[in-house]
Amino acid sequence: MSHRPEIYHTIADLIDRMAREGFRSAIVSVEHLKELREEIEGHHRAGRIADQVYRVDLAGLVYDPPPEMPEAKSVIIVSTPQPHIRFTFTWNGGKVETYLPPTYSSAISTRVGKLLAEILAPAGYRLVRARIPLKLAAVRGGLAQYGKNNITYVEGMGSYHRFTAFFSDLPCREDTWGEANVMEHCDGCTACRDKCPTGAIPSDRFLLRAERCLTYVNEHEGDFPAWLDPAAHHCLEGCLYCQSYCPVNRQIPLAIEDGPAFDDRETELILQGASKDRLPEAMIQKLEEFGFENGLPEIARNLRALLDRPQNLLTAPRLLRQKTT
Ligand code: B12
Ligand code: SF4
Ligand code: SF4
Repeated sequence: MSHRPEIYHTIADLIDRMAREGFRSAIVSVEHLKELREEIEGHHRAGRIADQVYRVDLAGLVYDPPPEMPEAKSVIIVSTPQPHIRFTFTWNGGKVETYLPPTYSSAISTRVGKLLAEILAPAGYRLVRARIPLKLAAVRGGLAQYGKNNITYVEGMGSYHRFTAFFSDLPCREDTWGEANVMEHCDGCTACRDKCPTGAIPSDRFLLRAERCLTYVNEHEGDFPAWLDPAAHHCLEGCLYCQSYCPVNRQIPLAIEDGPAFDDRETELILQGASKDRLPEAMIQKLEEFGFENGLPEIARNLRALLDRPQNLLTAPRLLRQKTT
């Protein structure tokens, strides 16, 4: 009991320090994680989550405190604004620019971890990265709301933000846990569903048909499936349609950051599907921030599809017609 004021102070300090960085955070009790497990497993049992998505993409999610911190009491979830990243490839004597949607860069998560440790370590609390279902936890924790596109929105950031979460032994004093909710803006709006190039946002239910999502297809290895129109592919990885056409995001100034540039030799190495051990160190470093050094076959296939496109690469999303910061 004598620790209560210190705990409140630490929590207030954490929320405030994150806010000063332009980040939003929520602290929820670890006790709630079992509800997330029940919900997601329930969708799978009912056949709403395709087997391959459940077994591969959701397999890494955790719902229990980690072995390094069995005494974890809370989960701290932080949302950080994220820019679109411009990649430049030299190809056939010219420069080709393409984009990576927000959230692929993991650098900010490392920074969030360091900041949280600076706040919590002096108060005697620890942190361990938490690979939980971030959207559902953030929405139920009151930090975000779902859009009909199944992506989450945070005030002032739209959906262009990345979540990072940590288990902590910091007790959770004020529980903000509630029901999942959807933005009021979605009432009567179908822009994301109408623009989705693969029909992944259904009209007969809320849950995404993840196995139909272009991101699912272009993040995984192998040939593009026959049902996919190759012209739908418009980013180095991922997809921007349901976010770019969303009226909520159109209120947010568009942030585009210059990312890596690859000269003609480097572009050729990517297109050849060269393995990591054949790449120069400088090139590996350019790919590492995005985890691409371990997904070179996918990047090679995706880049090839972009270069094969007859029309300008950037005509698809309304990305460039928005006001940029
Ligand atoms: C697996 C995964 C994928 C898979 C499967 C996606 C999926 N929907 O499951 C694929 C590869 C397709 C994918 C794609 C993308 N992803 Co992804 N992905 C994940 C991952 C690892 C897990 C997501 C998950 O929990 N899925 C399980 C499903 C069941 O949960 P859910 O999507 O929240 O679904 C809930 C709702 O449908 C809700 N619901 C159902 N019915 C109803 C009814 C009502 C009324 C309401 C309110 C809610 C509701 O209940 C479900 C949960 O039970 C997370 C990282 C993480 N650790 O969480 C990133 C993550 C979700 N991805 C992210 C991003 C950015 C994307 C892409 C936008 C990438 C891109 N730009 O190209 C696309 C978006 C696709 C889309 N429209 O949703 C971000 C989202 C950030 C944000 N702003 O919300 C995350 C959180 C990564 C991060 N670190 O920030 N992704
Ligand atoms: S496009 Fe419309 S329906 Fe889709 S998430 Fe945005 S506001 Fe909601
Ligand atoms: S990310 Fe692209 S393919 Fe996936 S739901 Fe959104 S618009 Fe559809």
